[in-house]
Amino acid sequence: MTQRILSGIQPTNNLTIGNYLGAIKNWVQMQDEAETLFCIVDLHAITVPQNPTALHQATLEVAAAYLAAGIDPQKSAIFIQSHVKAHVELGWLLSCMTPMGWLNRMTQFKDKAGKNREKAGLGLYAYLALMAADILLYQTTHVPVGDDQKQHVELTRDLAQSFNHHYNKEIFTIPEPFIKGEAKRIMSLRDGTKKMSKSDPSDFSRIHLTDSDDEIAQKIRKAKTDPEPLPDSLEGFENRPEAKNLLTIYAAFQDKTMQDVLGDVAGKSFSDFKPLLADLLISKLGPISQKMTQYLHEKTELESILKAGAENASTLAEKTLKDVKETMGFVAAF
Ligand code: AQP
Repeated sequence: MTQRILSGIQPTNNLTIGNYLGAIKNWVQMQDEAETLFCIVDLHAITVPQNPTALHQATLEVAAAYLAAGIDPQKSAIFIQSHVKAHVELGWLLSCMTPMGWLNRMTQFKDKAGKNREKAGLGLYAYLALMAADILLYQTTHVPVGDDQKQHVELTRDLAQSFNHHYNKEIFTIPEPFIKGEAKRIMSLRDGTKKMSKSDPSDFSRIHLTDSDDEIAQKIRKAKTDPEPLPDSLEGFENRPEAKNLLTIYAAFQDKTMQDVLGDVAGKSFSDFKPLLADLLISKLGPISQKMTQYLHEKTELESILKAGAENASTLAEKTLKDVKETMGFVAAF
């Protein structure tokens, strides 16, 4: 069976190099190995409060970033989640079948709701039913995930299996989680134990794909490090999360292993290494940022790609939704 891959990013802010190295860069390769669908998950973004203007802008920026980074609309469907209405509809159907006990075990709700759990929206609690719908609508066979999201794909599998079993029909393909290549988790530039995140309150914790050369250089200059020089082996990074993170970024942008790049930079102090890293980032992000600006400036092309992507995705999604509703006993519209 051909592999079909679906993934998406929330338009919660401008994308970071964490989103790029951990997701988009890998997606670009996957396009040649499988059928691929990549969406901008705006319906997930609103599980926490969003400013409408910022949400609108970020949605288009994420789409522009996909294209600028090499997602090819000839190979992949690129679309905005809310443009394919079947997501919301299947999300509701699945939420009616999702035991609350399963949702209670999910760590992300606890993390995002924080201490204010009573005030968190129902969508934040139930978003996993929507995520399951995203995946199952397309009969997705493989979902690229980071370690933190394995739990979510497990729940999607459980839901799909329980649906198929309950109705005694193979309606949903059971998706597999997979981590492609060396799992790259990029950490905050301010705290090497925390994930780099586009909604972290500190702008200095991350590098955006659209940061100017000066901003990149400044953020790298200010990135937290330690007084030791770079070690000559990976063992030397023990208890040095910030040092390790900067080297991870340096290696990932060159498609090399950490061990390989250590051959070039071992023994260097951070005052020598940081300019090298900044130059590398500027050279790699510059072209992406420029292309993003072009797509956002002249929106006709972007809009027509997103329209075609949504049409292709809808065709697949509507077929699954129809099967699901028939199976559940809904009367089709007259
Ligand atoms: N620091 C990271 N390192 C590696 N991969 C990362 N991803 C995000 N941050 C890193 C990957 O990017 C995709 C984006 O997922 P998302 O936007 O749906 O949510 P997220 O994982 O919560 O991303 P952020 O940037 O941290 O967003 P906010 O701040 O809004 O929560 C996923 O594939 C993720 O693995």
